Amino acid sequence: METTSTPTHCPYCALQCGMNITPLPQGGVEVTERADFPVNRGALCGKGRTASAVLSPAVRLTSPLVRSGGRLVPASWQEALDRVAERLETTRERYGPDALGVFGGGGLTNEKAYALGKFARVVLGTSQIDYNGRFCMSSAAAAGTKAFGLDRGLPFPLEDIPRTGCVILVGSNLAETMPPSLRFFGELRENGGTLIVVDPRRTKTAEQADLHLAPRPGTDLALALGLLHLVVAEGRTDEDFIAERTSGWEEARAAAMGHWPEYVERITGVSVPQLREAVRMFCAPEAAMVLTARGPEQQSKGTDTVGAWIDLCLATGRAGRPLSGYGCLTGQGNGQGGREHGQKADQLPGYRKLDDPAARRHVAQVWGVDPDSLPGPGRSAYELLDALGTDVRSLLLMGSNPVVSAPRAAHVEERLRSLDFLAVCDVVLSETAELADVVLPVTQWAEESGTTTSLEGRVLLRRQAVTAPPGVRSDLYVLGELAARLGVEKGFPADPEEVFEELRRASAGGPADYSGITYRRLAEENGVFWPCPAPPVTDEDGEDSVCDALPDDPVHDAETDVHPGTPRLFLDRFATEDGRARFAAVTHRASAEEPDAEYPLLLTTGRVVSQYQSGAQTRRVAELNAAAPGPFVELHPRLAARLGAADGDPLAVISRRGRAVAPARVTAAIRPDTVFMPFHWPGEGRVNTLTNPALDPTSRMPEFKTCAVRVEALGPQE
Ligand SMILES: Nc1nc2c(c(=O)[nH]1)N[C@H]1C(S)=C(S)[C@@H](COP(=O)(O)OP(=O)(O)OC[C@H]3O[C@@H](n4cnc5c(=O)[nH]c(N)nc54)[C@H](O)[C@@H]3O)O[C@H]1N2
Ligand SMILES: Nc1nc2c(c(=O)[nH]1)N[C@H]1C(S)=C(S)[C@@H](COP(=O)(O)OP(=O)(O)OC[C@H]3O[C@@H](n4cnc5c(=O)[nH]c(N)nc54)[C@H](O)[C@@H]3O)O[C@H]1N2
Ligand code: SF4
Ligand SMILES: [Mo]
Repeated sequence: METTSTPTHCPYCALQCGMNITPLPQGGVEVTERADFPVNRGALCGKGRTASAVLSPAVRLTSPLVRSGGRLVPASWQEALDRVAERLETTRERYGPDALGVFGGGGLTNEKAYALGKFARVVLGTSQIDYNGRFCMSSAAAAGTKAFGLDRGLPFPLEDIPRTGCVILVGSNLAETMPPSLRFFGELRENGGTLIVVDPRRTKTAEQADLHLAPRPGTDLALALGLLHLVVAEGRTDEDFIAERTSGWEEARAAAMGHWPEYVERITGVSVPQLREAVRMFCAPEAAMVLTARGPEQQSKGTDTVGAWIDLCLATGRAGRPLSGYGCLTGQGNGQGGREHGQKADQLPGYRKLDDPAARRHVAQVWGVDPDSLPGPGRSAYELLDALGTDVRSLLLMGSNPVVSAPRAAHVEERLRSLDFLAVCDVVLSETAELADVVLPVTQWAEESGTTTSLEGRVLLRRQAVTAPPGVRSDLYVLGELAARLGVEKGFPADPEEVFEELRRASAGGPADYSGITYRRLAEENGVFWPCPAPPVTDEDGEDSVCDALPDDPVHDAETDVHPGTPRLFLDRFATEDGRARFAAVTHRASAEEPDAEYPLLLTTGRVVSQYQSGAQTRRVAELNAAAPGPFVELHPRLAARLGAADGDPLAVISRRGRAVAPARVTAAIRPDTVFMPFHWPGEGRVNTLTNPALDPTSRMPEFKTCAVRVEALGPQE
């Protein structure tokens, strides 16, 4: 038996930890340590360690399923694909192309995300495509683009963290959501740097901090502006940096000056001395960073909130300089690459804009279509889900489980049920796949090759390590077969490297330029940071043409791939037209839903270490279920006493959208005015039954992190 191991990367979060896959003599595979990848140096969390369990035919889909007589029954690939193509065609004939919806995921590889976006625009001709990344980091992406002219989650590698002076970590519980990354923050403190954590809960991450600020959920905007106010009041601005590298300071300064410390204390619950201490810690060292995650971003004012934290960096000269800057900790396995290559409603590959005529021309040329045939921007993820069964009649869904993960999930579930036709590609029979008319079982991480782009902007190669069970096909195969059935014979290869070669050309010259990256390079190096352009050549007309430098031949000769990649961005200039970063100039506003007499408490939501997202994969792993068996409601002892509830008692949590039931977890680590629930489970403990789909006006991010609820104790468990 062959026992060589294959180096690859974890299927789950954006850290994309390196791991080896080793086949076992008795069958199955083992995940073993891989020390050469600098992000995790061999360390893995429990999810990564047990990821091979989901490869087992015992828990995953092994045959296409087709609905017949109300039930999903096994069918041949031919039958299932014919059914999908036929039904999509019928919908299109009856209602037009925009009645076809496509929903993707940030866990899909770059190749899949690229092919899915192309499939929607070229084969279906629909504008109605978006993906779950809209629910993830879209507010940070919008704010980063506004401020810096470019959105790459982290503009520097994680290995810079130990060498800066202070990090403010806003709404990230990375001790649970990216455990191996905690090491960088430990080293920061060993080196004399300081860590400030902003979280309404005293999380495992907050426990590591030198200073923990626990604001009321939904008030990070006021908090950031309060800190900016103090920076100005205490004369801690960096006037040279502001003059040389930014624009819009006067407006931002004026906006911040309304946010007096005492006013901010009233809104956030963070005391004035704590605000002053935070400013002192942030401004004392030469270099400092602000990192945000879902806490401040998943709000109906997430874009402005991140903008205010960026303003704090700019006013103090803590951006675009070594070991300083703002970064967003992206979440999903391909959360970065998944937002760059065209599965987003307003986007073309290479992080190009769908409404930019030059971008349309470039990509249309690569795709061999008329630029005018490309549809315009479509709806955002929640708006698309909300339109199912009315404007959008048939949906192809790949890589998401919105029945569990979408806001106002009972409504979304009802919309999915009202569709004329639903096709789902998945690895397992997720709660959303259970509602489908056709389920297509696909290969996963270790069974196929593909690239992902980690939270650092590092493009990585996941290598195939094992053979998929018979009966399973890849997402790329599915798209190719459907395209052919819908009359597009060429342009949808099943080979990921071939897709990547086309992606390189499509991304060439765009903000996220991958044209200098090849599979061969990725196999030899520990990833390549974008932008990584191919060397430009001069074409016959004497014009620089990056695109033409790349051969159509799928196997590209790597001889000319000389660009080293770009680990650190913005050191000389920002990516805006004039090279200056732009201040946001924003002011505090309330959340979409504030507590009142009927719903007096705030609900916030998030994650636990042993479950991943909607739980579709991790709820199928025994070891993880033993560690995190089900949902719970975290609440403060004072609130528990007022409700007459003891630890473990069932609680009903009720919002304007619905009711969820889960056992109490009583802890002094949370604010007394707030309850917390993780979102990994379906059924009566599904927290998204309660959440508010109020959207950020710019990013269209739903307000997962705050809504008003009332809590009732249901009496001790029988
Ligand atoms: N174990 C595990 N790891 C994961 C995932 C998973 O599902 N499970 N998912 C991956 C993905 S896709 C993502 S996006 C990342 C998410 O990673 P994180 O952003 O770290 O995860 P969350 O738990 O959603 O939110 C972080 C913290 O925000 C706090 N918070 C809540 N409301 C507010 C608020 O109003 N302001 C502030 N400042 N903080 C608030 C919560 O208390 C929570 O501790 O994790 C990735 N890693
Ligand atoms: N209340 C609340 N809700 C939230 C959040 C929150 O903090 N609070 N966070 C939001 C965030 S940040 C995110 S990212 C979303 C995530 O929520 P979802 O979009 O539901 O993400 P997953 O559970 O990862 O779903 C991925 C699905 O794709 C399948 N899959 C995995 N790999 C592949 C593949 O290669 N191909 C195909 N076809 N399928 C595959 C998995 O089995 C799974 O069914 O949830 C959001 N929802
Ligand atoms: S931290 Fe993320 S990438 Fe690393 S092993 Fe855990 S889930 Fe996988
Ligand atoms: Mo996410």
